Amino acid sequence: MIRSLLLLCMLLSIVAADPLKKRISKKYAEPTPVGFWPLNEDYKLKDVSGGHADGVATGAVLDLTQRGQFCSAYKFDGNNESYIEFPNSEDGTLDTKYSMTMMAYVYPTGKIGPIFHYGSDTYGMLLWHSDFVAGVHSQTLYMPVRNGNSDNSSLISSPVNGNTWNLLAATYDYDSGTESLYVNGVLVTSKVIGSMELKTQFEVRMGAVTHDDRFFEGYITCMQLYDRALTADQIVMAGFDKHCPKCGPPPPPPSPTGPPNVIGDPHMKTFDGRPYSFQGTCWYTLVKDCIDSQFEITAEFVPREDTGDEIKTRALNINVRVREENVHVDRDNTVTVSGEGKHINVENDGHMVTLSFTLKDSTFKMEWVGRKHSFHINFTGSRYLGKLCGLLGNADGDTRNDFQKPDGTVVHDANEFGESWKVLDKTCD
Ligand SMILES: [Ca+2]
Repeated sequence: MIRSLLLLCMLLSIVAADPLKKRISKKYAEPTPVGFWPLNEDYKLKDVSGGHADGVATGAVLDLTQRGQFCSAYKFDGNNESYIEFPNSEDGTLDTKYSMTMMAYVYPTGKIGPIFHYGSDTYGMLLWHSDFVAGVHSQTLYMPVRNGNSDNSSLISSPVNGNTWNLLAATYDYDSGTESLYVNGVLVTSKVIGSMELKTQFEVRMGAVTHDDRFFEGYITCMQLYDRALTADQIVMAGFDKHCPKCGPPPPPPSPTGPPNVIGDPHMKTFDGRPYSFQGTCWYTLVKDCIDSQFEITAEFVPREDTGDEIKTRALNINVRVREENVHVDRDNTVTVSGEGKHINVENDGHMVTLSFTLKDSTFKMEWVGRKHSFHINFTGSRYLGKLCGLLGNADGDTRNDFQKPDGTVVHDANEFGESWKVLDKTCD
């Protein structure tokens, strides 16, 4: 007991002192958007930033066809009757005036046009066909001066690919006077134009504006506006925001004889195949249904006794809960069932315990070899693809978003991710 507590304290102090963790949590705790329109099936035109600038669509419609990583987006027809308006006049929440970031996932299919456009004589962010290379898209940023009569400066990036998703971002930093363009989180061009106030006091249009005959044709989702210039890392992280869930291609069907999710130190592997090492102590959520918590699989990790000063842990107990029913298995493969006993099927051949259960169209199976402290979890069916959470990730086919914390933020650091899935109401020996 004392030894466990000592090791736990050591582990916590190591985590707290980790400079990477500190850097990441500081960087990603902020900033918050001043306007955020997911433009998807879940939120439609709602401004989820709390700024109350809900969009109003004319001609632009919600499209539920899956394209690449997104299952829904708004479709723009490339004419003057297909656009979305975002109100800015009443309380001016979209009037950043100084620094700003505009970003969105954009899937161009044809004509170019405005993505986020303030007023009638100024440009925020445009997609543009290059005049020089037919068919190549680029991203254009015009930086209009608040008190000026003409555009102060424009930036053009190339290329933005057609018929696929591009995460486009344009930033302006008042302090340094720098404007920048990013494609998929990579800085593609920037220019110092000096510090100036921006002409952001007008209403915003997406897709089409009144004074111009260039109209956007394609799909847009996850539009975000900030009153500061985000960094490349912040843009990538904002692109993983929980309000913009990716549905992605379904992962390959899991193989019951595939590699364990955990073995040894423990070296973990998510459903999508991302390997990592995590030295937790106590109970953690391995996988759960993140929609309505119908089931949850948890494991207790304890320090190994044979590793000296180096902290290594291994799984000691597993618990499977389906609705009100719990099945607990320990290192001796002793199975304890509590609750109704009708959801979870138990097979025990002495060497391996297999627990399985079926919910909706999906069957989950967990194989546990207590003596080896190893387990393997897989499932069949599509209902839960992208809707799981915990140490094994969300199973959406994309390894990049697997380190998602309970609050929906995606982090890089395995320790920060792992610790976020600690089961708070369970105590350990
Ligand atoms: Ca994933």
